[in-house]
Amino acid sequence: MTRITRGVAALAGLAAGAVTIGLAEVLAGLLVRATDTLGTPSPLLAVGEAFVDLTPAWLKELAIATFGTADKIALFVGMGLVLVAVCAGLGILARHRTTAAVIGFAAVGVLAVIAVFSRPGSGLSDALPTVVGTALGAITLARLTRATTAAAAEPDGDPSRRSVLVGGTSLTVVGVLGIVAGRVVSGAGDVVRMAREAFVVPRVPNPVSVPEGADPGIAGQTTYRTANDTFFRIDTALSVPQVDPDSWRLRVHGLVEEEIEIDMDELLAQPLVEALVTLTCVSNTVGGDLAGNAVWTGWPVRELLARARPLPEADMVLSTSVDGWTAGTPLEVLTDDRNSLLAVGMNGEPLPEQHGFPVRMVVPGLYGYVSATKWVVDLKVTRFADDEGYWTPRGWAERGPIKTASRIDVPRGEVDAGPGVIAGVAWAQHRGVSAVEVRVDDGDWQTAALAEEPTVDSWRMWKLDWDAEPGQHTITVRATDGDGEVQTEEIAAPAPDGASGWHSVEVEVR
Ligand SMILES: Nc1nc2c(c(=O)[nH]1)N[C@H]1C(S)=C(S)[C@@H](COP(=O)(O)O)O[C@H]1N2
Ligand SMILES: [Mo]
Repeated sequence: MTRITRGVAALAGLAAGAVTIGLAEVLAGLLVRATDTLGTPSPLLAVGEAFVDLTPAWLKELAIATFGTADKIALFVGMGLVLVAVCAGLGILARHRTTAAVIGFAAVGVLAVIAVFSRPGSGLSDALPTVVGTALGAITLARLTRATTAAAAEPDGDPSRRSVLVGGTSLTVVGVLGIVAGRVVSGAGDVVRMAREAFVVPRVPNPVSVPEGADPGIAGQTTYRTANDTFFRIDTALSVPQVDPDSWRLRVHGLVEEEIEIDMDELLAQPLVEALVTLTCVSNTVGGDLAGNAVWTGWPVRELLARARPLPEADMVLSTSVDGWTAGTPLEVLTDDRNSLLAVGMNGEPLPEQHGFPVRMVVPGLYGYVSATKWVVDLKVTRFADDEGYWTPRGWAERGPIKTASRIDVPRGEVDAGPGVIAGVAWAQHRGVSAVEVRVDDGDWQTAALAEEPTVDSWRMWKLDWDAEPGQHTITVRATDGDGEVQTEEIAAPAPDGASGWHSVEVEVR
């Protein structure tokens, strides 16, 4: 096979793949728009989500360490590269073994169908787009291969080869456009976007007001409150779940004396409260930024649970999101006096869709993966012995109390010699931060000035004046929590229950 014919053969494979996916995505989009399927008929989303489901702890850790909150984009790019390689390979195979290639092509389609069926809420019709797309793609592969072979056999095969090239390229382009068209026709988000715009977060009798002294306002230092649009986002959802507040229900069941179901009107009619809570992701590395602090408006979960009356043997609440994700939270932290909330508001606005609109859980003191269920629809009162949250069988700890952490925000990199400041943030949610100490090189630990701490459920800002001397310096920080426990120096990776170790930065003083 010459290089040119191999290239044309690969193009045939690509065109077949693009036709399959393009058609399937358009059909999936129409299916979502026309029906109220709870499944994921889009093969791309279904395969991606199934892949996320299979992600073990080490791979999640690696993905977040490498790509951070761009992990979803990275996944799609990776999937795209694999698809291009597989399709091109099948195209080349088809030149001499057309039947084998078509069977291989169908096998990939079958895998995608399995992925579609693996999604919660899927029905038979959700497979239709993938099946139809794969059938048309297989025909495309066979036809284009035959045309390529015919062109190569002709003594002056150029004109017909050119027509194969043009045909293959056009089909590929049309297919790729289909992916975009599929998202558009699905109307992804229209209804919920409008519902969110109309959603009014109720006012509360005792709104949070953040004292000025909580935020030293040093350039480069984290702000005490995190704006909604810069708040970190971590979840397994490749397309943001769309939950219409009008049809939202929350069911409480399991080991309870009384099963309960509430809708949005009932939730909003409860006495809501506002609370400052800093969320932290268990995947955050030492010095990392997977933490954010907001004012949440919501109804204390304990009030809801009090109505359901958990049975004495219960010790866990398994919360489930509309897309089937789960978190296992100790019953105790949802029934004690802390502000564990069913939140509807974030910094005075309805929850952004990505952060769980219309309702999510917010629990002070626990990592998000065992507590902060977004798009929450179900609370099962149960026992750790009987149930487990999403990440536990994937290598993460059953329980996830937040470890004491501190971070240096400034300086980073290069600074000018002379008087300056070292500043950052420290957190030990629900225990509070009682001290922060800073060490420059091998010097003594110096006590940093702490900003006000409006609540022990949020992080605390700190700063230390520093007369920087020229040269290379290492600055290290450690915090002490409200129980007097000094942050451990022991280095641990995020898996299985959160990173630990002191944060240090290298700075160059000129
Ligand atoms: N439905 C759902 N809720 C979820 C998750 C998820 O994957 N699905 N991830 C959890 C994790 S691991 C974290 S750290 C927090 C992050 O919340 P945020 O994206 O609002 O910052 O959400 C939690 N809630
Ligand atoms: Mo997380």
